[in-house]
Amino acid sequence: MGSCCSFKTDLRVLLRGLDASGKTSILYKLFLNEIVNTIPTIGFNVETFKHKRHRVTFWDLGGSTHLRQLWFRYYQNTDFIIYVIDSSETAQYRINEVKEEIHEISNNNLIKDLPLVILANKSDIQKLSTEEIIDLYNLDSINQVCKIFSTSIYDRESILSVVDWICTV
Ligand SMILES: Nc1nc2c(ncn2[C@@H]2O[C@H](COP(=O)(O)OP(=O)(O)O)[C@@H](O)[C@H]2O)c(=O)[nH]1
Ligand SMILES: [Mg+2]
Repeated sequence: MGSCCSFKTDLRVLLRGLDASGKTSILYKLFLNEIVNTIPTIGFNVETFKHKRHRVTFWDLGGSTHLRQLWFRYYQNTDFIIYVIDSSETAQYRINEVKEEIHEISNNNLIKDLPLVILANKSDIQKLSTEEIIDLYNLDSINQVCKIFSTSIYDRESILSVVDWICTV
């Protein structure tokens, strides 16, 4: 899979993750270089970011129950899944919920072959090592190509390095 996308200049990326993990904030830190005041995403946000030779379109889908049923429609033609984790919560009550979602992605026939990018976000609050993230979410058991980044909306470079990776895979 190593070079599956490098010939494509138009890339489509789906942002997933529990509510309040930081999806919308990451998107607008990337686009506007601003910390935006977010409200829970009702529909979706979509933005296209130009990076080097690429145009990367990010789909930030809201997570309400009725929208979840429509997610499969957005899977088609997607090149990457980014899963955003609030790493400040990892020692707390949502670890299992996150684990379930990640493993559901890796078992979903429509997206299980796409590269999965895990963002351990809010690293300004709590920074986890790659090994800790793999352990917490049992990522070793996933067959999907999986790349892990620590991100924070207070460090735009951390978000840009994700885009950079996506454009070079
Ligand atoms: N400290 C910190 N707060 C963040 C970070 N990313 C998002 N947040 C905050 O987390 C909350 C939820 O963010 P939002 O983007 O709405 O999450 P979404 O539901 O996944 O779209 C907001 O108050 C953000 O300001 C981060 O990297 N660090
Ligand atoms: Mg949102």
